[in-house]
Amino acid sequence: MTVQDSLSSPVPVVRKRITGHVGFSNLPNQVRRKSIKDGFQLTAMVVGESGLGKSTLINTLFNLAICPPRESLHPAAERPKTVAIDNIHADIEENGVRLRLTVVDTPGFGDLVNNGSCWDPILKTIEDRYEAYLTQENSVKRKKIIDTRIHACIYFIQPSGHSLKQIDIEFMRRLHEKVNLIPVIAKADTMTEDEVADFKERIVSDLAFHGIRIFQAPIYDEEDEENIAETEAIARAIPFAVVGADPTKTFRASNGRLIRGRGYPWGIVDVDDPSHCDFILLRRMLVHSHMEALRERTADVLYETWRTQRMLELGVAQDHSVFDEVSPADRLREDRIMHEAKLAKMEATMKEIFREKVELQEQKLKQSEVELYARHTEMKEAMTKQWNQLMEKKKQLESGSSDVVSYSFYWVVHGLTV
Ligand SMILES: Nc1nc2c(ncn2[C@@H]2O[C@H](COP(=O)(O)OP(=O)(O)O)[C@@H](O)[C@H]2O)c(=O)[nH]1
Ligand SMILES: [Mg+2]
Repeated sequence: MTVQDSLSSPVPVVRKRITGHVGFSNLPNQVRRKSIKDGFQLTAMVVGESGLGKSTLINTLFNLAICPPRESLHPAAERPKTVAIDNIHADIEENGVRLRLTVVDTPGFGDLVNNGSCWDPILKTIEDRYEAYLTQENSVKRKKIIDTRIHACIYFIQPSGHSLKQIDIEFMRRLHEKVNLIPVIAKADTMTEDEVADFKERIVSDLAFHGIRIFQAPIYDEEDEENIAETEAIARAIPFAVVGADPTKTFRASNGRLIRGRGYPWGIVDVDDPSHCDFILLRRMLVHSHMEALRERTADVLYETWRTQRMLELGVAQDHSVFDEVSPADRLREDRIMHEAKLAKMEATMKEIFREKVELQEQKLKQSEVELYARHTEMKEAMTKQWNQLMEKKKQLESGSSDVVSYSFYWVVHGLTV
């Protein structure tokens, strides 16, 4: 029997529950011990206009002053010319588990004089990081690969209460297939509960209309009911309405409990209270329950799609015969990825065409509206002119007829006297 035969012929799988102790049920503990030894790593990016509370939220999330407060820009100061990319590293530990956290801040986003392409430096850093990973994967001598890929991008939406702005849509449209997008409504304490609910609804329908795919926490098979309920609650809360608090400032509640929040003359907004805001749900998704899912989607879907496209761009053709000998499953996987990448590209092209058509139609409508208005004004002016002329004529006629009367009166009088 050849290798080929052994791979293609179906192998019967025997499912048995072992009664005696063999030992492999300890595998999860081995993984746990190794993970604790190696530690974990998370790279999160924050994007949004300055002053929306990005640094404050990161500090609140990890309960540490990781991101320093930025000095506010004087109104008269010159606006930044480009979006900067700042990396902030922190090694944090909780109950013996170490986490290497990298926060990628993007000061200047939305603050430029022309925000036309302010997403370019952000897209570039995401792709440069994929490129760096690919280079390490392809190098002859591979030590431990340093992974700087971005696992999550928290996008801050201004709490305007209207709908998404053009810059929000343009940014998310360009990045949703490159990074796990997590949209949040910034400074949710500035809106009422009803306003937040309405705003969320509008954002969700805007995202659906523009075909923007945000990160959705997956529900795995055999998950218990509690986890499923939590994941569903997280999914319902997106986009999270968040409130950030200075981690060095706490308030004491009437029952003596220390509260992290924001103090107002009428009370305190408690960031850790789910009835005040969605901060807890965001933290659950990002850190507590779905950090691994974020990393997995980055590596297996987003990076893999980018990698396939990049390899094709570089002219690397797929040699299926190699995979025939190795594993048909791998070949299928490879084909699927290529097919998905092709579909994604086609979908993006179709969406772009659709968008352009809608824009063109809108422009045409606007143009005909302007023309209609101009015609209306012109007609109105012509009619006013005509009206004035008629009035003038009427006046002349009226005064003319009185002249005729007085003239004949003159001759009657003078004729008689002469
Ligand atoms: N009302 C309100 N203010 C906030 C919130 N988060 C941050 N701030 C304030 O907004 C200002 C800008 O915050 P910062 O985190 O530096 O914003 P960044 O420029 O986006 O990083 C600071 O004065 C914060 O105290 C929030 O959730 N609600
Ligand atoms: Mg900041």
